[in-house]
Amino acid sequence: MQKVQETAEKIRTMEIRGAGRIAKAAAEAVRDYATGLDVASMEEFSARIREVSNFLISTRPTAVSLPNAVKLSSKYSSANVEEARQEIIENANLFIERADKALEKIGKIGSRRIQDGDVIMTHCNSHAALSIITKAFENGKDISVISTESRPRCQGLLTIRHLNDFGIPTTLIVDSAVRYYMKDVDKVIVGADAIAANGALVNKIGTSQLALAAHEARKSFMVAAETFKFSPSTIVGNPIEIEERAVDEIVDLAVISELSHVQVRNPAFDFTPAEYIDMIVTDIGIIPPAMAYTVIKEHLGWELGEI
Ligand code: RUB
Repeated sequence: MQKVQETAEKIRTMEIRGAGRIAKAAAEAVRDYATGLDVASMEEFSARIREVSNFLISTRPTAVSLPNAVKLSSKYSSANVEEARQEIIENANLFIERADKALEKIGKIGSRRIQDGDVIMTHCNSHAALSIITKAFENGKDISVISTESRPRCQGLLTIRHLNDFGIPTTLIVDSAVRYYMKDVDKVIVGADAIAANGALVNKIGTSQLALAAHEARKSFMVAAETFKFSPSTIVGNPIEIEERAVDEIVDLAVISELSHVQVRNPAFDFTPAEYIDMIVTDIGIIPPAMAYTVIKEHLGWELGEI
């Protein structure tokens, strides 16, 4: 349990962050917990696995990759402890292997849509979006990237550093400069924390302003998302919860503590409606947002949602 708690703490404090990384870390935690689980009965095994799964899922509420990963990894059908343990180990390993392959496939598929000379705008720090950008560069395309700062946690700096390591030229801008620079942009590429059955995207706060500005300027808006980022429970209309984080991420509390009429809000994600999204690059190909329902139904399975 100590390792599970450590992983949960790293996810909560964002030492492990980004929907894909969170999912892989959770799958590993479930696998390692099941491996070392010493129980007297199958009932106890089931109860402990359920407890750990729920605990991991509760660490961050928005990234649907987290419950999807935990549910896929902790699946077993045997009523025998040793066999059930083995099933969990295999399912978790399969999930981790597929997650790595999915990132590669997204890079390969999405990079074909990048033209030589493209200026790409991105937001936050998405490994899926970066996979497309770096693959295009490795394939010899002469590209450059405008990256937002992504306040308050400034994940844009991680993006800039990653692209710099590849030798890709970048420009760092504040989040509010997105519309000002959109005229210089050919494509916007962002990642996903969740994709709803209606094709709406949930991603880092501010993503919807990139989408609006791209729509206004008639620039292409591309989302990079593994199929495990699609949300099964949205099929029956369950909303995706937007995480609201501590306000001291935004402002020094001492600065506002003596003010009595001020409230500070810190939502970590926002919604981008499907009509502002041109395509979603997934590990099974490029789809229009209207196909999100099909991805959930045919590639994730209904049993993942609380349906
Ligand atoms: C990260 C974020 C990323 C998505 C996709 O938010 O919004 O765009 O998680 O990332 P946070 P990836 O920093 O709050 O976790 O493509 O790496 O899964």
